[in-house]
Amino acid sequence: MEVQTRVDVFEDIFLVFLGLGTIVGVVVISYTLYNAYKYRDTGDPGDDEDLPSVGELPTGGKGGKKLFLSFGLSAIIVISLVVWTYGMLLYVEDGPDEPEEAIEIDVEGFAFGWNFYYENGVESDELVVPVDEPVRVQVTSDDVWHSFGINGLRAKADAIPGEQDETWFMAEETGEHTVECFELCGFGHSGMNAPVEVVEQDRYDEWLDEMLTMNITLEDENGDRVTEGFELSLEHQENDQYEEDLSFSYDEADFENGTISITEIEQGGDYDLEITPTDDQFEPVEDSVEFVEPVDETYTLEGLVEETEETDDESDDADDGGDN
Ligand SMILES: [Cu+2]
Repeated sequence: MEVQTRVDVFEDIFLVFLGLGTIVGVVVISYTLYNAYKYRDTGDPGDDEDLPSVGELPTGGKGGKKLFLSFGLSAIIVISLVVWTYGMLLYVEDGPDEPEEAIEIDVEGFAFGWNFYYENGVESDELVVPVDEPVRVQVTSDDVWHSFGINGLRAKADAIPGEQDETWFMAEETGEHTVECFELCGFGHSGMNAPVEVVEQDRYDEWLDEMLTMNITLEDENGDRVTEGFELSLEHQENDQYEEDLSFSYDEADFENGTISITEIEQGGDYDLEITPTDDQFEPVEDSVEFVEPVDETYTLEGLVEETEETDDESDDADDGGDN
């Protein structure tokens, strides 16, 4: 993929300015030295017709041709530099017009740290991005003015409450960078950093999957694992806003020793969780789970254990109560 990164652009601009500046400097200084030598005081008033005398306006010889030439050249150089640099900076602002969608991450600064919100609902306090992919960030703040910046990737955007500032960046190599705050925002300003991890695309996908892993364990009131007689269902609280159906259900066969590790859900968000008994053995459980990072939850099912004695799961009904 031949996409120029911001780092490339700024390097180009720097090199062009350095190169042109050096050429112009060499020409000007050599010409000055040449004339200083040519018109040096030899102690001989001389007979050189070209020699200007005090008070006389220099004509530049040959009808101002030299003057015209130097003004013309300077104008061409300066104007083309301005136009070219402006074009490059527009590119830096807008990013490449990539046909495939760029990764979009919402960034929120707060006193004193950063939160990153991914498209699939994952929330993280470290910024993990794939290498060689343009990443667009929408930056805002939760409290006071901050400024989001990653030196190594030449990215910078204001973080202002109620406003969205957009920028983009692309990393050409895997590795680590740091998000820093560039707006003096309070006593914690200097420590307002977040790690940036640039990883291979595969590792990035894996990370997003790992972030959406939900481990659920079911126990009875004695702390023993519950292995049968239940169903578990999960439904995204805004299920109707997604194309795919974000409701999932599991039964005892999907569990192993009272635990299930759910990895198939690819959309983060708030989920309604329900654990229902298949035969009234315990009180149904309803919960709301904020599923934006790995969840590890243990639920205690009430009513499975008779009050005065311990019973095994497979013993007779727990809900007729009393001693037998
Ligand atoms: Cu700050």
